[in-house]
Amino acid sequence: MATRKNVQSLSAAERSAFVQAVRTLKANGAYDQYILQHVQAMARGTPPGTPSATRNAAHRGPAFLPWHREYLRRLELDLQQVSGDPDLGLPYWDWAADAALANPATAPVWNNDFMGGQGNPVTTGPFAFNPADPNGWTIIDSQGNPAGGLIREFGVNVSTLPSQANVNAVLNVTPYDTSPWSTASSPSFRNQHEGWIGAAGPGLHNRVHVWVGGSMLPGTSPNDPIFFLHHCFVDKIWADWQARNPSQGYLPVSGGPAGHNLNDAMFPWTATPADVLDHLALGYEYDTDQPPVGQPTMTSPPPGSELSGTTVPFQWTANGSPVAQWWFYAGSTQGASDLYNSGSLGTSLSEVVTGLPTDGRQLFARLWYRISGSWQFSDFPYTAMTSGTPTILNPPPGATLSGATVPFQWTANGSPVAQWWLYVGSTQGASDLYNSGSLGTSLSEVVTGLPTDGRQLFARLWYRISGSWQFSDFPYTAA
Ligand SMILES: [Cu+2]
Repeated sequence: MATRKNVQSLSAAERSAFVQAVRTLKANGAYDQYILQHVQAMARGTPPGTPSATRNAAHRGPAFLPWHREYLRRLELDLQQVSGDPDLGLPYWDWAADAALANPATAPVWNNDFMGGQGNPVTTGPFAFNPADPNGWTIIDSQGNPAGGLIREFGVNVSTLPSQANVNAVLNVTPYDTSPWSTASSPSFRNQHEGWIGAAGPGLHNRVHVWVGGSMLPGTSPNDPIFFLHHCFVDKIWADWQARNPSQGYLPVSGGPAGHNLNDAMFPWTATPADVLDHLALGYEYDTDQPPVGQPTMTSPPPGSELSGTTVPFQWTANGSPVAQWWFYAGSTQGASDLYNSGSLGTSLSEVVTGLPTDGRQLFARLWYRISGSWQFSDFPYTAMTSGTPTILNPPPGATLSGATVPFQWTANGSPVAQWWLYVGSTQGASDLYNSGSLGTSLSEVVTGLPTDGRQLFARLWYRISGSWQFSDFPYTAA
């Protein structure tokens, strides 16, 4: 995976490796073929037979962005090959950042160890013109003939580079493109990004070509290596727009001008716009790409599990989503809040949920989360704890008692018993022989004054769960 970095984050070694790879491609002739490919695509009206100045294979139409994405990726693969570095990535020139400088002409991208400066011809840096040097950088005309040195005239034709505000504005433009799929399309992310609308004079992509001036103006503009750094940033803005507008696909899917529909081959290749929509799938990433944002989810208890009691701490995660507020329901049916309603939880990522049933029922947690002002939710199924009925452990039910004073012990068997009470009676449910009074949460009681005449008697164990009294009866034989 190649990482495309901001030119300002490159190390000196990375700057040198990139420049060297470009110069190697120039020396072996491949670089000039890229220039001619751009010239030819620009001269090819689409649909065929229409003026190229209205719309061509690579500009003034929807395929502008995918065409240049394919074009840059091909050059990047060639640079990887000649450099021997399969992870070499095209750097991008963030000209919006340079627009804020007092003098963008002296930005680091134009340093002598990278792109060199301006001039007619350029005489500094690795792409300087020197007729005496057989390795000096020369440019070609649209026929492929030598045409002297590179020319750059910063700020002559327009005084400013596009600003960050211009970039921010285009990132919010939808749809991707619209009829008539040309320089007249509006609103259109593609058309505004290409630079035909949304600005006084040339905007965004176009404006950068015009600001650099000289060799960056005609169809042979890839003569200047800054072309690729510029278009790398144009491509990054498209990738950022795609990430920000996941519901906005490429348009037109069909019915638009030939060469610009989603599944049309882009001249001179077989690649279609559909083939290049996912830049990660093409094998490169931008240094600012964010990991995919997941849906908020319950982390504990694990969804589908059996709960451990009536009081259960729940925990969740936003998975990277920008959640502004949480709310928690527990219900006997999906989406209900009959068992628990947390109220607003603010940005807390946990809640101790109380009063849950222990009857083994199916229940549901609904995690509500507010993102960008709108409430969404996810449901998670659980099984309530299955608790047994409280029971007397000692003496074992049915036993003959040992005397007039007998210690009794019992267990809640997992039930959420809040209070106990014990009767002993000569008949089932009676308390004529013993009435403990409230035992609180004690799990034992020493019963005194029992008869020793061998009669049948009954212990009734009362227990209060969720405010209601229940009981179980246990028979014994008196000593
Ligand atoms: Cu172009």
